[in-house]
Amino acid sequence: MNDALELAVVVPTFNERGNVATLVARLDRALAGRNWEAIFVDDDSPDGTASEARALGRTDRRVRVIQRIGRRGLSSACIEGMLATAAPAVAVIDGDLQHDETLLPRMLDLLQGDAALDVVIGSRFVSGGGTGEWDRDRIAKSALATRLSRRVLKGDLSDPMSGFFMIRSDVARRLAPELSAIGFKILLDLMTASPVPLAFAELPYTFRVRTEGESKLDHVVAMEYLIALYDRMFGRFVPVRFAMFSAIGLLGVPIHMGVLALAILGGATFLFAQILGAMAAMTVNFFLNNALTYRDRRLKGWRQLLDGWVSFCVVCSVGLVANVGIAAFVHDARAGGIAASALIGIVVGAVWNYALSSKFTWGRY
Ligand SMILES: Nc1nc2c(ncn2[C@@H]2O[C@H](COP(=O)(O)OP(=O)(O)O)[C@@H](O)[C@H]2O)c(=O)[nH]1
Ligand SMILES: [Mg+2]
Repeated sequence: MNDALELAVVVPTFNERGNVATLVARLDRALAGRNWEAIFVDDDSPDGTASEARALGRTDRRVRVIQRIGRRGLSSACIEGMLATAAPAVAVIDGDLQHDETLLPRMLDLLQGDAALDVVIGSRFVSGGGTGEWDRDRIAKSALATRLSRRVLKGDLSDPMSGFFMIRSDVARRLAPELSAIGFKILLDLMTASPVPLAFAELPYTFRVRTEGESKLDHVVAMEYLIALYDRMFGRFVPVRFAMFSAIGLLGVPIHMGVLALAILGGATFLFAQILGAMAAMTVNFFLNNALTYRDRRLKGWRQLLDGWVSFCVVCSVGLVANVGIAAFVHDARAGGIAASALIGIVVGAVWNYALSSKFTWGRY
C-alpha cells in the first residue's frame, strides 16, 4: 500500500475550541482511505483552541498545531500553514464547520487527475452552491466585494471571496513571497500574485450556518479587504501604509483649522490658538494612525500610548521644520513658484513624518 502523504488541510482558528474535535472527526470521515494531515494555525486563542487541537494530536498524529504568539491575521495564518507541510496538495478550510469538508476528496481527485490544474475552489455562486442562511445585507456586501475584486483578478472566478480551496503546495510555495498577507482573502491574494493566471476549477457547495463560537468578520475586516485591493492595484507606486498615513494627515488640516477658529472665538491669542490647533491635529492623527495605519503594531495601555504620542509629536514638529525649511529654500532659489515650493515642502515633511514615526513611534515595542 502506498502511504505517502497526499494532502494537508490547513485550518486557521481563532476561538474555535468547541469546533476542533467535530472538524477532525468530519475530516476523518470525509477523507477515509486518503493520507492526510490537519494543521491548525491558531493565533493564541484565549479559549484554548490550540491545546484542544494538541490534545487530539497526541493520539492522532495526523493532527498538528502551529501556535502564533502576538500576531493576528487570517491570510498570514493560512500562508504559514501552507508552508508547513510536505504534502503535495494543501487545502484551506474554516475551523467553524461552515465549509463543506465532504468536497475535499473530489477536490483532491481533480488536482491529482489533471496536472495542468493549479487550484480547486469551493464556490457558493456556481449552480448547486449557496450561501445558506445569510441575510440580505451580508449577501449584498459579499456581492460588492466580488465585483470590486473582478477589477484586480485575472481569471473570471465566481467566488473569489471563498475561503475554501485546495492548491498544489509547490504553487503556494512559489507564490508565497509575492503575497501581501493583509486581511482575510487569501485566495484572492494567491490568484492575483501569480504572474500567469492560475488554472482553476470550481465545485459548488453551500455555506453552512455557524453553531459554535462567533464570526470575526467586522468593519475592520472590510477595511482590510479594501486595503488589500488597493495594495494589488497601486501598492507598487505608493505603499498602502504611506497612502493611509497621508490621508490621515490631510484630515489634520480641517481639525487644525476648526480648533484654531474655536480658540480665537474664545478669546485666545493667535499664537496660542495655533499651538492648540497643531496639538489637536497631531493627537487625532496619532490615534487614527495607531488604530488604522499601524493596526498590526498597535500601541496599547497608557504607558505605550503616552510614549508613542510624545514621540509622534516630536517627529511631526521636526517634520514641520523640515517642511518649512525645504519650501523656503526651493522658493528662495527660484526653483519653483509659491504653490510648487509649498507642495515640495509638504511632501518632504510627510515622508519625514512617515519614515521616522514608523521607526520611533510604532517600531519600538
Ligand atoms: N489564525 C487565525 N484565524 C482566524 C483569524 N480570524 C478568523 N480566523 C478563523 O478563520 C475562519 C473564518 O473566520 P470567521 O470569523 O468564521 O469568518 P466568516 O465565516 O467570514 O464570518 C475561522 O476558522 C476563524 O476561527 C485570525 O486572526 N487568525
Ligand atoms: Mg465563519
